[in-house]
Amino acid sequence: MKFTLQAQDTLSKARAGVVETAHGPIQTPIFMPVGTAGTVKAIHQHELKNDIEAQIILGNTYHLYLRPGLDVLNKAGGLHKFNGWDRPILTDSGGYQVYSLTEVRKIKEEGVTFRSHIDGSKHLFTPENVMDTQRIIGADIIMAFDECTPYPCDYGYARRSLDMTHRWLKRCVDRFDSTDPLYGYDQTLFPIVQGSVYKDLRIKSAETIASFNRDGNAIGGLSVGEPAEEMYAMTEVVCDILPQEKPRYLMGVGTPVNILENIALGVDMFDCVMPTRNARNGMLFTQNGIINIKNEKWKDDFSPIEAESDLHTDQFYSKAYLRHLIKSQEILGAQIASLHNLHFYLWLVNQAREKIIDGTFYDWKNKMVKILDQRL
Ligand code: PRF
Repeated sequence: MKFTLQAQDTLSKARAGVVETAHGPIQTPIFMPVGTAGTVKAIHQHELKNDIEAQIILGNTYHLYLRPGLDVLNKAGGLHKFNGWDRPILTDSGGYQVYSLTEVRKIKEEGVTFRSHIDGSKHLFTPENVMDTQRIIGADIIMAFDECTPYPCDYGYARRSLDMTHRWLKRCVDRFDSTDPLYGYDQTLFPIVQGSVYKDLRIKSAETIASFNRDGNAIGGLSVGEPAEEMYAMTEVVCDILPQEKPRYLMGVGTPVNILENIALGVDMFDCVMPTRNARNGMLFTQNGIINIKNEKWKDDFSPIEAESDLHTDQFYSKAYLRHLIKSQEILGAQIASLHNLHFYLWLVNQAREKIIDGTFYDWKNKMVKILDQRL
């Protein structure tokens, strides 16, 4: 995997670049739609590719391992073959999903034991078997196995957890480097910075992660309930240490404003369930702010979903019709709203990229953050 920096903003730390993978290029800054179970919920592959031009999607080790399972994925020849997506895929390692989805779990030095949220069966994830699983899924970018600390988290726990995450990283790297890809194309491993909201732990973690000298680096443990200002403070500290010439991926972030602020701090890659999950509840992100389409005020508003948008679906359907679909819990409502929100997120990062390249990012970003949080 190769990363080339193409432009750097002079008034902020924002960058534009391109990541080259075995399944094609990713132009950064980028947003990666979340495809937890091998599908970006309610979205067809041809819509992802042709209507909103997604460049990379995310999959989850935890979900794919439980269902359909490694045997099926291996027989399919990996996730790209299984779901028909021929552009890059990144998989999260499962640690985070185990913490957020399972009630019964035990974190030990060896790894994490948990019960499946599907059938209650018992499983063990270790740094080693999570590398093997992501090899089988066939992701282009594989994430290290980490512990994402909750918020709030006392200093002692955060420090002990961080030390374990670093020991796990060494085990991930050893396993990854001693195994080969299964399907004839290169895969790469990104380590993850942790350290909760403690500056000294974040510094130590960023230095440790940088010393592994991988193709890219990730920042985890943020957007877990802390105030946005604390998140930005941690991102800033970490981005100042992580190498310039490698892509930086901020995991699970966030709102459109969070994304713009973190781009300004030097982050290149993002993912979040927000555009798709909130779409299914009727929350639409637009260039002018946030719409709750269930609101009575849209009942007989027959204007396009978003007049400024170049997405066919946004012009074809009206707000009143989408409101009706979402209120009636019609499947098409989830499809239209999800496509709309993902298109908006991809438009936003693409605009950021263009503004970084033409040197107008900083003022544009400051203007946009005032608008995007408004409720329409
Ligand atoms: N670690 C991993 N995945 C994640 C996170 C993390 O800390 C987060 C935190 N926002 C989202 N997804 N492995």
